[in-house]
Amino acid sequence: MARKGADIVIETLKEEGVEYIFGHPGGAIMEVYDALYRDGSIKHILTRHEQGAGHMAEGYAKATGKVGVAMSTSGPGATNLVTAIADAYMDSVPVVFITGQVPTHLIGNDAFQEVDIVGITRPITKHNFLVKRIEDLPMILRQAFYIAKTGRPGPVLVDIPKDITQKISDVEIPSLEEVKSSLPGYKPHTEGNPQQIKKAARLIAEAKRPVLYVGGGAVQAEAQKELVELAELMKVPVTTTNMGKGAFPESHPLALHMLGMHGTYYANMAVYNCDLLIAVGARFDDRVTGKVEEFAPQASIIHIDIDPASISKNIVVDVPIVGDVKVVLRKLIEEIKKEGAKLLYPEERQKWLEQIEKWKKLHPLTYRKSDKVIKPQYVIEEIWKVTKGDAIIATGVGQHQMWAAMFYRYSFPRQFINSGGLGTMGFGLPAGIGAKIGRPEKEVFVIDGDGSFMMTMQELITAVHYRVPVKIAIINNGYLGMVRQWQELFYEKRYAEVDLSIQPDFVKLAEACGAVGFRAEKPSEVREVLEEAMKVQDKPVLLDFHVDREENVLPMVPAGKSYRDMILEDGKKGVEADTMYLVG
Ligand SMILES: Cc1ncc(C[n+]2csc(CCOP(=O)(O)OP(=O)(O)O)c2C)c(N)n1
Repeated sequence: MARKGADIVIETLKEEGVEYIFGHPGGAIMEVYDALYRDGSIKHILTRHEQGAGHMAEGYAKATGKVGVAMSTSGPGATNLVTAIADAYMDSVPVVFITGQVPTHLIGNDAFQEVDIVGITRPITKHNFLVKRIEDLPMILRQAFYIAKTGRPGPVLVDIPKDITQKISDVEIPSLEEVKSSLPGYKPHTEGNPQQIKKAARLIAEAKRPVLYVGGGAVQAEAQKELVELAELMKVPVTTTNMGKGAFPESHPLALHMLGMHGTYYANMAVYNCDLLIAVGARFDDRVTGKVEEFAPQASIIHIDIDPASISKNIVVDVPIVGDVKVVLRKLIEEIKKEGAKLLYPEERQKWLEQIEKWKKLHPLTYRKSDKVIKPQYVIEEIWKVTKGDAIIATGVGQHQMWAAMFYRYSFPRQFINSGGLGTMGFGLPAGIGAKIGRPEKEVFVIDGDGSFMMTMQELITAVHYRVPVKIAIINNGYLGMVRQWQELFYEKRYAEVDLSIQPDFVKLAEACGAVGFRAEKPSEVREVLEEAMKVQDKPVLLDFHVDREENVLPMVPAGKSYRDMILEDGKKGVEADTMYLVG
């Protein structure tokens, strides 16, 4: 049937099962908005800024596992998406970004609102397309979805010139089989090499002091059942990265919680002293490894990952296994069971677990409590309690993000939504709104910093507009807290340009937008306002927690340093040598 390019866009999105588009219109994309309006079956969320649209699509994708869609016009609309595109790229989030472009004949003419968005986003997309012929439009869009969600997921951009959306064609929507065969060079490996899996099974049985190091790939693959089974079967303690949170239940006795720069003492000690590190869907990010030469210095390394390019990229590994994390773990467990699931050194393994218990007791995750001033960690603990540990948490970037990672306990994949790779302030509120739209049955808390909130706070109106009842807890320290912390610790307290004490009255701001606002200034008020907030279910609620201004996130491994240089929460600098070599 002959129809406009814009109608083909909507038809293809419907074929892909798209329920929501997050976006902001403009001249070059107007035909598509008109087609969206005429069709009426896909819901559109009009964000107040395109960056918000991008992060909402990310939050939606991270919370649901489905592909998110964000749309903008050409030029400034497209460049406003760039931060979200880079963010999605760093965290492997499947999002299709659709941008309008000036008409084909004006491309390269410095036309009004023209920008080479395909050129700009080449290094930050898994793939990107400029549609040059209307006949290619449905195939390109379907390829975009297929590429975004398969293999290592990621953002794909489709740039569509205005004349293409206006032209008429009877081109058909290709089938999935046609899409696959149109991409002969793109065949993600999911199965894992059987020889390597065998080797890994043997190493796990032989190891005396193994650790599982689990990243975002395990969340994407939803491999929690397999991870728990493997850990319990072979008695392996499990640490997760920031992105891996929820892949392994944090209440499990084998959980070591997060590792790395703001990791727990016991996770970092375990990694430092282990003789086998089993990396699962993790990429050896520098926030995890610190000084590379001193990362897991005694360990053999197994690396399971869907992306062959991430293997031996930062750390050379001994047993690489390219495949889908869930599929490979299943096969690994079968292999281990085939061999009778026996540990070669059961006593050593027992001693290892006891050693870890000692480390947990020696330096648990803790903070100095107060009944005078609100401690940020206390707010997070209380949020955990009022939500019974079952909320989805989205955060901005900074100290509050790390406290949210440390003091809320995560039990299921897709529960902790934050900007792990790019570290994008302003991510929290729009991502939380996207998550709540995708998972309306879940309580969604945005735990934000005052600085991060102010970067995308206009999206509060979007949440009011669509009656999205997110809860927003601002951990308000009147500072760009994380930068202030580094200045305190590494720049002799020279607090250069981090004071945010001049700020809007956030409660009034919430009210001005039509949301509900509460403030807490004393520890005794924290629980009270949280309980009030939980009663509101038809609009967003903003909670302004005035916290201890100079609280620090500890433990901390200074950037580029070894785990031995970890600063602990009791103020001790470094770790005494005698606790370092207790085993081995
Ligand atoms: C867009 C962006 N700009 C700058 C930074 C650098 N940065 C990292 S943390 C931080 C401070 C964050 O302050 P706030 O959101 O108030 O959170 P807090 O650390 O106080 O909890 C800054 C400026 C960043 N991560 N992202």
